[in-house]
Parts: sequence; structure tokens; C-alpha cells
Amino acid sequence: MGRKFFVGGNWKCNGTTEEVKKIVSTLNDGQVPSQDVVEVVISPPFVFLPLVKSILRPDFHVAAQNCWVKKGGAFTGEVSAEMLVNLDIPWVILGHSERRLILGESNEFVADKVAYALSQGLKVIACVGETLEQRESGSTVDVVAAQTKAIAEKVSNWANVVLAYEPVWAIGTGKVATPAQAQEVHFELRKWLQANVSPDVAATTRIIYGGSVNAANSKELAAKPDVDGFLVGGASLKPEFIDIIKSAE
Ligand code: G2H
Repeated sequence: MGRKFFVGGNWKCNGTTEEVKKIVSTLNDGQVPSQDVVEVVISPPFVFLPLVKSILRPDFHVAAQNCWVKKGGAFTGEVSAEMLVNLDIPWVILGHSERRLILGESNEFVADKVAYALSQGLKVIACVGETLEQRESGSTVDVVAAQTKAIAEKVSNWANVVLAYEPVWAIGTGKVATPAQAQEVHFELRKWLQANVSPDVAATTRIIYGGSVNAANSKELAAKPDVDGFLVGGASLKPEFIDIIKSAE
């Protein structure tokens, strides 16, 4: 069976109640391919998750942008995987580069989060990606392989994992990776999964691209054989997100 196209909207730390209602209303009115063709997941900040879940069209799903690394308890300021499950939030984004770089989340910490979230029944969008310095020094593949390896060491069932390749130099900068650059890394990631996890996991795991995706570049990126969708930041707050979803066709 082919890999179903996946489009995630990562709202990051943006929005007011009024803005959230407006964005959701635009999403709800959008004409997009059916759920058989594309899986759409919207990721608002924690505080808006219940609101978005309650007003969002039923064919789109919601994701949290993070969760705690283990069972909840005395961890001030954190939100646990159990809480997300309790609220019927099916997805969580983990290991986004903004958390890896600004909050110092290591490969191992991210891998522990992925393993724990999966163990609680959540589905995970696990992010990997290199910095500009790492790309320029020629270590892109080594970096994303090490990030993926840390996850693979702690996860045996990949059925509920989507891997998001997000080159840090392309995030929020307007500098999108070329379709060829994205395809090259996605191909290498799939090859890594094939050699180090299994041919089946390599063939079935969605590898999506993130970093300045917009309505003008999504179609060409989506045409690449190993690009199975997108994680969209800035453009997911705008009506053009609907056009990005349509690039699934
Ligand atoms: C990458 C992406 C969404 P943007 O972080 O995860 O954001 O599309 O704004 O570059």
C-alpha cells in the first residue's frame, strides 16, 4: 500500500482565541482532497487544543507541539502524554529544532519522548534536521541519521511515526530547500531506515518536509518520490494552507 500524503500545520507559539476561530473557519470551508488521499493534522498551542478540537472539521485531526518525556507528576510547566490521551488528542510533534536548539533537547531526550508518547498510544511527528553549519561542513546525512538512530534505538514499532525532515536553515527563513535537496535527504533517510530498521519500515514510514513550505513551492516538492507531505509553519496560519493540502493530488 502506498504512503498516504500527510500535511501538518504547526502553528508554533501564535494565536489568540479570535485568530484561532478565524483560521479554523477558513480550514473548515476549504475544499481539499478526501481523507483517503491526504491526512491533515493541525497543531495549535496547548491552550487552544480543546477549542480547536471542538470546532475543527472532523476529517482533520489535532496534534500537540510537545509533551513531557515520561509520566506526569511534579514537573512544573509540562504537559504529559497521558493528558493528551485524556483529551483525545491523537498526535504530538516531538523534537522540533526550535526545542532541540533553544531548549537544549538532545537526540536521546527526544528519543525518550518519542518512545514514551508512543507507549501511551499517541502518534508522533518526529523532527530531524541539520543546521546551516552542519550542511556546509557536509555532515547533513550523518546528523539526520544520528537523530533517527537515537529514536530507532528506543522504538520498535514505527506504524505511528511520521518522520519530519526540517533543515534548520530553511525554517521560517523563506529559504526553502530545493526539491532536489529535500529528495536527496529523504532518500538517504529512507535508505537508513531500510538498512538499520527494516525494508518494511523504510517503505511505509512517511517522511515529510518542513521549512518555509508555501503554496508556491509545495506542488514541486510534493512531486518528489520520497517527499510524503509537509510540516508547515508560517503558511499554516494563512488561507494558502488549503492550497498546500491540495498539493497531495
Ligand atoms: C519548520 C516549519 C514548521 P516554517 O519549523 O515546522 O516552519 O514553515 O515557518 O519554516
